[in-house]
Amino acid sequence: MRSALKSFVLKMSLNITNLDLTTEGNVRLLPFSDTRNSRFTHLLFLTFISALLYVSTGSAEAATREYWIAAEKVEWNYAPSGKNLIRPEMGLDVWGKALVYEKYRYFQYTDDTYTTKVEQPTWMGILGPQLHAVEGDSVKVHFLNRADKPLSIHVHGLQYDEDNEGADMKGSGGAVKPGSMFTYHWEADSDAAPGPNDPSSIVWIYHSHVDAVTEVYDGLIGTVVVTKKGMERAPDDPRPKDIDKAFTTLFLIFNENDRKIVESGQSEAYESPEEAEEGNLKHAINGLIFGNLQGLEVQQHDRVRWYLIGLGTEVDMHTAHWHGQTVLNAGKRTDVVELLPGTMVTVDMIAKTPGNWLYHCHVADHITAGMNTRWRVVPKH
Ligand SMILES: [Cu+2]
Repeated sequence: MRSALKSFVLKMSLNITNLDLTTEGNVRLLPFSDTRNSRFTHLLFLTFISALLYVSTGSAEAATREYWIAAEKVEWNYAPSGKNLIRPEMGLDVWGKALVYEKYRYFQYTDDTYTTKVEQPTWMGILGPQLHAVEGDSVKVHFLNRADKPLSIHVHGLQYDEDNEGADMKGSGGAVKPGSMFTYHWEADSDAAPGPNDPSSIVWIYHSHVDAVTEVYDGLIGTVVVTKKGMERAPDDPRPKDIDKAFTTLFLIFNENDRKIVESGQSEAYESPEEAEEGNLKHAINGLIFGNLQGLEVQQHDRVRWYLIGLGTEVDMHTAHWHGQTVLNAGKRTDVVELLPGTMVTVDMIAKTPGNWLYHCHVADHITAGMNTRWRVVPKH
């Protein structure tokens, strides 16, 4: 970086030796022969620019964020409590007749030995690891496919070449065979960073894209948060510094029809093919139904950021709704945010009123089917 900085300063010096700062207001280009009188001014100006560059690049040096992620086959329970935690008297209805299914997930490991998993907060549910980058950073993801079919990681928003697209059956990262590895290189450049109407960080999804439809329903979905340059907490902590807490919620109806129900999780048999078809549609937030998504808890007065994701098919028109608090969505005040499949929205709130509040999709059919949970504001004493 030092030598790069030097050459940058050097280039700047070459460019500005012909500038005359003695001109009123505007900078004027001078022919070489006319530079003698203003040499001292140039020297001062150069010193000033060099100092400025040193200070600014010192605090916002671009980094390479490195992650180790494996895809693995798991069993997933859509309601581990076995209960409807929002309306206990109503039970889980047809959606509770089968709860545990064979799924796939992305897991983050601490290093290239892939032995120690990075713990995730409870509220993340089925989501894969959340990756972070600051505008200008590079992201390196070492992907190990520990599952039983070819998989990939396709990221939205960040820059990549065809090898690193992780999709479309092309390039070396398009389909990573079971037992194989591939390292994805992405750039979180200014086109991946928050725009003029965005808050200080925004969310992007990544997902497997060999057979994208199947693999999203498999559970192979995670997020990348890109923070605006200068808004990161520290050089080694790329999360935004102007918030206290952040949550990410995925609104997706997992279609489990034609998928393997794990025998041990089956409580009752479906009574008809129609009932089975509905019961296998899990109207989930982060892969959990009827209040089984836990841990969305903040302190009163916390500045809270919500990264919202919509995925799925034509029935997946979701409207995320908070009780107890409004949010700012691109400068507009609301308490309902609409999500269509493949959309990503970042909204902010300051949690004002203590309570154990509903957080749910506002689509009537989805409320009935369990797309709801609670978020809690703990009073500050
Ligand atoms: Cu919905």
